[in-house]
Amino acid sequence: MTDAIETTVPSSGCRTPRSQGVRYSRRTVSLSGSWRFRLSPTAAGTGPLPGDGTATPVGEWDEIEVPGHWVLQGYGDPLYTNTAYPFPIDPPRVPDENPTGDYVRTFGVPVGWHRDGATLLFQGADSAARVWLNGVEVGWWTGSRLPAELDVSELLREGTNTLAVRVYRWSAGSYLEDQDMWWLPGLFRDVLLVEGRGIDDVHVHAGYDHDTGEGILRVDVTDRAGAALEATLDLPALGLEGLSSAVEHRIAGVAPWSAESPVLYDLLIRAAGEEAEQRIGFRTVAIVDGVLQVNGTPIRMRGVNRHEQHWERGRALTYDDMLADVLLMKQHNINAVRTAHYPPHPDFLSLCDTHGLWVVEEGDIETHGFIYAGWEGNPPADDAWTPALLERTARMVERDKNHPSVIIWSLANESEGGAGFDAIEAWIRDRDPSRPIHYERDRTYHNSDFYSVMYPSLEDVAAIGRREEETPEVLAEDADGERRRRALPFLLCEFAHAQGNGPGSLADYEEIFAGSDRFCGAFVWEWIDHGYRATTEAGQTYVRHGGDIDYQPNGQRYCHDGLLFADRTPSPGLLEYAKVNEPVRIEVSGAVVEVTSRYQIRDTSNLAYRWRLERDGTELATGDLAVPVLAAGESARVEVALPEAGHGEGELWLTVTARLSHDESWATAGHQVAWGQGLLDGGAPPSVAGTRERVGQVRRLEDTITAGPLVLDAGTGAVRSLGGLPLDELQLDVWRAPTENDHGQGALNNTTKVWRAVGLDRMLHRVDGVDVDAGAVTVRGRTAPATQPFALETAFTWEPLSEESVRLTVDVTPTGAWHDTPYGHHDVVLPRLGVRLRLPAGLGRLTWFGLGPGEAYVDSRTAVLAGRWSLPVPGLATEYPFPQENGNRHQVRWAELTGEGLPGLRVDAATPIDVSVRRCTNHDLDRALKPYEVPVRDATYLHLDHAVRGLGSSSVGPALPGRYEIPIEPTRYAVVLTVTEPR
Ligand code: IPT
Repeated sequence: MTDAIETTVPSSGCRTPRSQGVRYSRRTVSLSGSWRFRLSPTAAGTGPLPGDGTATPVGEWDEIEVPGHWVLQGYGDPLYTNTAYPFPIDPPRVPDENPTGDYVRTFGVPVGWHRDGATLLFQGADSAARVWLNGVEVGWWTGSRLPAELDVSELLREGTNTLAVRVYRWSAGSYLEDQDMWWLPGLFRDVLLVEGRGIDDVHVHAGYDHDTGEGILRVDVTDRAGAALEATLDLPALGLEGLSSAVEHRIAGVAPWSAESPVLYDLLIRAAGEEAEQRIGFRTVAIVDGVLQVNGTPIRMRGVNRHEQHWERGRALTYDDMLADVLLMKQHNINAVRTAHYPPHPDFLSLCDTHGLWVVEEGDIETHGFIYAGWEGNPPADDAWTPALLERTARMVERDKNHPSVIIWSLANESEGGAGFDAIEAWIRDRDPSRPIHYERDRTYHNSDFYSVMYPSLEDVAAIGRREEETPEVLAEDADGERRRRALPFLLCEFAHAQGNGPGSLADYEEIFAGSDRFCGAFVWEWIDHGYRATTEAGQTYVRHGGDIDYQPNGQRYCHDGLLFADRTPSPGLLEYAKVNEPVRIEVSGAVVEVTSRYQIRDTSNLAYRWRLERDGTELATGDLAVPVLAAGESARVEVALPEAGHGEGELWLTVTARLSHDESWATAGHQVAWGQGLLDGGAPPSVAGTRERVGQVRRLEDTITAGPLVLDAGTGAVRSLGGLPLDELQLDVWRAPTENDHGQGALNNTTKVWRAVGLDRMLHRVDGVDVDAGAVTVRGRTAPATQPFALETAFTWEPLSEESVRLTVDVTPTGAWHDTPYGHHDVVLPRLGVRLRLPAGLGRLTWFGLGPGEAYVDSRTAVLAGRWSLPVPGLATEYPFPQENGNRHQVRWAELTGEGLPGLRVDAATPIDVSVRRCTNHDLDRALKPYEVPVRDATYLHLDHAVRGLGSSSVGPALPGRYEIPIEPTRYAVVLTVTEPR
């Protein structure tokens, strides 16, 4: 047994935790930067560390950057597990194989410093650290994402001080840190030397009385012994001076803090002959009749779960990384963060205070891996661990108690239940009764002020909204407990698993949330893909996931499940979430525009509106739209003075946008926050619409049949060319490269497994006949998987319309028992239903009228607008880190593929279709494991689909709602193909 790392005792030698973010007159020296470093295979490390009397020659050691994780700086590998512990379950013991990093550096103490009370502050050491200063052991601690502060008053000396830190990869603390994330050891947050001063800690209680508009301020100032210090307080912006500490003040004319309107005040504190400064925000959090309120107003959090993650630095985020996260959230209409699943770097919370985000701050506690022990020995249910749980909780609450953005404490994630939770709940209620408490995984919810679950279906959420959900089993016999639970507000701490292409149904969830005041917020899982930038020997880049590291167990690709890609590029899922969360709803009906504010607190004086009138995607007119300033929740109707647009070819759309009228801290003036669209006129059918009468002749020549511009093989009915444009391989294609959601979660909703078992990934084709008459040629065939008795019978009917155009009508008739397969309860569903054809690679640009510009699917199509769009073929793709279906364009009315020096191909759809274009087949995409394995063929593949299956979020979550499946029934759709002039 090694103390420090194999005991349930959490720490030794650390001083009591206190708040940060106080701009003290107290000074600090950053000890971040280059340290000497040596990695050892066991907890013995390099032996005695340097200081007085020991002369370890660290001059020979490597240099390493602090903050950082050694596994991302060339020493070993980061490991990714979801729920599994990467060591045997035998708490509090850990294996002898325990990579241990010894860090050494020297520093000097600035002249004139107050050494009495000076500390070393470690913002984060993963997973346990032991510190020597000048050869004397000062202390050790566990708790990776929590601060540890050591009093070094007695040990600091003039001249050079030698600081040595031994950091252990595994410790007893690791048992409390089984979050779904990479295991990343090291000194990964700042290390600081902090001056000792009289004002030791400040506790700000800044409430807001919404009835009187008064701020309610009480500030407790304490010395190092925890005793109250008499202090005087100034609030210059409110013209207040010399208020006393430790008493409540009612302050008139205060602007309250909220995520929508994050007003902060500078508070000056004078005590013990010193001056300190703290930014404060006035706000009161309350649950009133089962509704979460801030400052008397019900709020709803439109949130994300955020891990700290950078694709090179891991959890060692820079200030700019944190700022980027906050700005990206604000710019995408996100108003809340759950700090899944541990306290973030404290600067992140300051950024949330400044720019305005509601924060659910979560303790650094997760014991998920005890599931493999049947929850036997689970720390929260074992009293030996209670001191560790309490200490972790105190280190979070004390550090962050003064942040107005933190409105809810979350005890932990995924750790079942136990008396340990009663202890930490009681501690928080005593220390900080001002914030409600969340804990999801104990189904009695007796420690929680919120009812909460993860990943429910739409039906289940709707039932919760009506307060008609089923009673949790554990409360079946406990009428009082159940009555209490049922009266709680509902906080959806995780939903919409954003792994790969998806999540679907964001708009569906929002519609349900909007229907009940029981919903106080929902948090998408999760903000950013956890993965590491990597390069193959051949120089191809990719993003590493758990399975790319030679270690078992690992959680594979499960870590790539964010709304941001690993490089912080927004995914289509984030754009969808931004649209779903827009702060004003704009509904356009004719020339009448109805704007409804979805702000809960602020008014819309920050917004300016414009309208744009387009026919077939071409702008006809545009102008400003005067919409009255709306109070939260209000709506207004205004009419656009539209010019006469006549009745032309193509659809006439009116689009109205709302943009920031002036700079905000998180975006500049002009940033678009919302839009709405209305169809004013369906327009005259385009020149080659599906209804057009056929003209021209079908002719049978020796080897070929021609139908207007189309040439078919006379024997097989295969297409060859269209007016000089080579085109072939036209066939029914039902396959798609499975999305992460198509794989489901383990055995649950594993649609891909059924598809592969049935053989939808290797359909075989047959032509049964080519029927020719004067006006049409019909190629009859059958497409079916090996082994199976069921099939899709097809008829492709070609009708010439002109010298340039031909109509293709696709008839698909299912035969055999499609719904009665030998694969358990799973029905066979179709990935897609449509035709694909092969065209010259030179057709490199798609221009279309339909939803765009981004990819869209039937259950994720809110972020795209009707209009005319144009992109080069590679630009149509979304490069998911694991290759899968992507790039679909939805509700396409017409599309044209063009390329230099080649005739183009225009497609007009009688009814809107799905279109995708890529330089490889679906099967190519399916076979690739990394983006660089996706081949670029010497061809352009065009998919014209009657339908593409929805996305859902079954990678963790419910089955795809039935309405987003493709019905297997007789289906007919038609497109007109036209060869166009070379450009
Ligand atoms: C839930 C976890 O809380 C979260 O950390 C993450 O693992 C997520 O799932 C899936 O990516 S646990 C839930 C699947 C029971």
